[in-house]
Amino acid sequence: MKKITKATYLKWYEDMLFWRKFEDKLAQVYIQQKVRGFLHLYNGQEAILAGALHVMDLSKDKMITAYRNHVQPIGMGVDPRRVMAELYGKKTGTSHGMGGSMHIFSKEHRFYGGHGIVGGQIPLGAGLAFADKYFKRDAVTLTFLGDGAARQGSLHETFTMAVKWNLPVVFCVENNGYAMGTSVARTSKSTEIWKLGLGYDMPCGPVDAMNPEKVAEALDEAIKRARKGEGPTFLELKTYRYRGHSMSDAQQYRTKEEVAEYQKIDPITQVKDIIKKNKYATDKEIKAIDKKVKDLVSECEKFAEESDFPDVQQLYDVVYEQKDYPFLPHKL
Ligand SMILES: Cc1ncc(C[n+]2csc(CCOP(=O)(O)OP(=O)(O)O)c2C)c(N)n1
Ligand SMILES: [Mg+2]
Repeated sequence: MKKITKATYLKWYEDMLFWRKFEDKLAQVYIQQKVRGFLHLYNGQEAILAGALHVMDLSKDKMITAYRNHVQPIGMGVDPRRVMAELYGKKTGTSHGMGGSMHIFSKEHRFYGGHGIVGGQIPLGAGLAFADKYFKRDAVTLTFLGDGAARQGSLHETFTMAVKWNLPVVFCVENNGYAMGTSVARTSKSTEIWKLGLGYDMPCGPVDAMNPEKVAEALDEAIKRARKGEGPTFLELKTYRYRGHSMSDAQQYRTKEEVAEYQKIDPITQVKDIIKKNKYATDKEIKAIDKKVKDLVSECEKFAEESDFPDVQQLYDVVYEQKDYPFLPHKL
């Protein structure tokens, strides 16, 4: 695995803090009704993305996830200003403002969404991996899904094919304890989701996903296996979300004490503590990172605020024209 160094820790701190603050800003502008529709935030789960990016080959590997999808494309290289503009519905957004919160997408950066149908991305992730295998391209697809999505039939259908065909894919359940307001324990007798892989003879296991090092180690092994042609892996990344399922969630299904317990092992705090303990940065240098992050969030907000809404004509440019359907691409 690529060595985890002082530079890695400083990058993790800056990246994770930026993702957290970027989404805190989204929560704020959502309340001001500048961002409409649903808004599902990733606060608390950042160590997963940080660990994954450390071991992916960003020049060729792919990622696909559900609707909690604002920061992953940023990690993959998408301009965060364009992500925020997309949430504002502006024409400078990643999908010209037509996708919104749940549908961030960038083919250029190999980020394949952004999917609102729970479990819908599981077969799609396997499909991306199938295409790479079929066309003999050296790439691995990371397919993320929630603990709720793990209960969808599509997982089983996909696993059957993925192991049979040795597809270069890693299935990562982000077990944040809840599917909307329903805890894992309420939906299944077995709460160790990773064990679903055993039934398919798929390498599988649990991961402490509040710690980016642990995520990186587990994913490195899984990605290497996929790259060597040895097929898929199924990991259960044990994490937690601090905010509600979406912005309209009264959170009556959990206690404030429970949230506080997880905040004690917050991934950003853990990384910051290691930076301090090892003297990777002085307090002054940490403050400089905090300021850089704050400034970049403000820049994203300003960009989104000042961008224009799409012209009405755009509505007609993003639909297929029936005549030559499905071969005629839309105009954007
Ligand atoms: C097929 C389908 N059924 C139901 C829903 C409504 N729904 C949206 S999110 C969600 C819970 C999913 O939870 P989980 O997979 O754990 O992901 P998390 O939100 O915790 O990241 C449900 C039931 C949906 N979007 N799609
Ligand atoms: Mg969940």
